[in-house]
Amino acid sequence: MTFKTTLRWSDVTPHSAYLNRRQIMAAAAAAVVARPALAKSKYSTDDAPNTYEQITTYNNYYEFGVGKEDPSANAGDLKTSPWKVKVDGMVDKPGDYDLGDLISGLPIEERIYRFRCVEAWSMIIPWQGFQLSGLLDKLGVQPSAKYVAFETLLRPSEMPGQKQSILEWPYREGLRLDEAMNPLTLMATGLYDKPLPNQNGAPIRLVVPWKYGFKGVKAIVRITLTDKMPPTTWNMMASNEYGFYANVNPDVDHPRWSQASERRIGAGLFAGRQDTLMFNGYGDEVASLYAGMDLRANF
Ligand SMILES: Nc1nc2c(c(=O)[nH]1)N[C@H]1C(S)=C(S)[C@@H](COP(=O)(O)O)O[C@H]1N2
Ligand SMILES: [Mo]
Repeated sequence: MTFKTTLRWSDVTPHSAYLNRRQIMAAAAAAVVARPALAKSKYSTDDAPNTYEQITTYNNYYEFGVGKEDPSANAGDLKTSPWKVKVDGMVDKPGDYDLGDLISGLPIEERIYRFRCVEAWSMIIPWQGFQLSGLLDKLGVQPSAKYVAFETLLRPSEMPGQKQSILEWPYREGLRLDEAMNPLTLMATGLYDKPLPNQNGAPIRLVVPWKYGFKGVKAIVRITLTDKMPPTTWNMMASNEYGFYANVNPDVDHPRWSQASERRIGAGLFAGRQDTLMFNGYGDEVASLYAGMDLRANF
């Protein structure tokens, strides 16, 4: 398939061309005052991050095509402002929220996370975002709720992949409530100190670092609190290959390939594969969530 490629204004016009020197100095000073450096999170990995270029040009986002470079080429036209998020189900404060209202007051942190795709490649990504737990506390989760479900925007006019039945649209994902409340679970709004690029899920996407990347649903427009395990896109597509839990697990292979090792994007031709870690290396924080569960049956 071929999609239209459109340059964005920011691609063709250096911002500085529109500002005189005094404005630049004032803007720089304001930026310093308005945004103190984000503290290094105790949840961040020490691994060296992938480059911005790598993170923004090697993507999975089937709404914009199935090739790794399709999202960076085709997502530029997606309009992410204004952005509404519907909150419904077993929650005290349901509603149709403007994104800014929904997330106001929630502390944004930088988190450098390992990221492992189910296709057995990985990256290190410096996200900015807030803990999903903070948002859920603000919304008031009712005692009957056991899961959180998420939906991506459905807008075929700006998401050309949705004109084809590659997947069942809109893209859906979900977490058990205790997974959603875990401090590692992030709602990302930025990347490398910049607003989230469209191809990475602007304006808001989920990041769950101990799970395969497909759990990280992009361009979220709906959050539902429910007492039933929600249907999820890849599980609906092929339930024998993609489970609801999708925990990174080197001992449970995908039916068509091994999950024991991974290829680090950008590591170079001769770097070799590296061992995949249980829960992607986040076992200390999350293994207790699955105590007593058979992770072969619940993959
Ligand atoms: N809406 C939507 N979200 C999605 C996908 C998608 O196709 N559509 N792909 C998933 C998969 S398989 C991965 S690996 C990650 C990729 O995130 P990244 O492009 O920011 O690395 O997004 C996930 N979220
Ligand atoms: Mo993925």
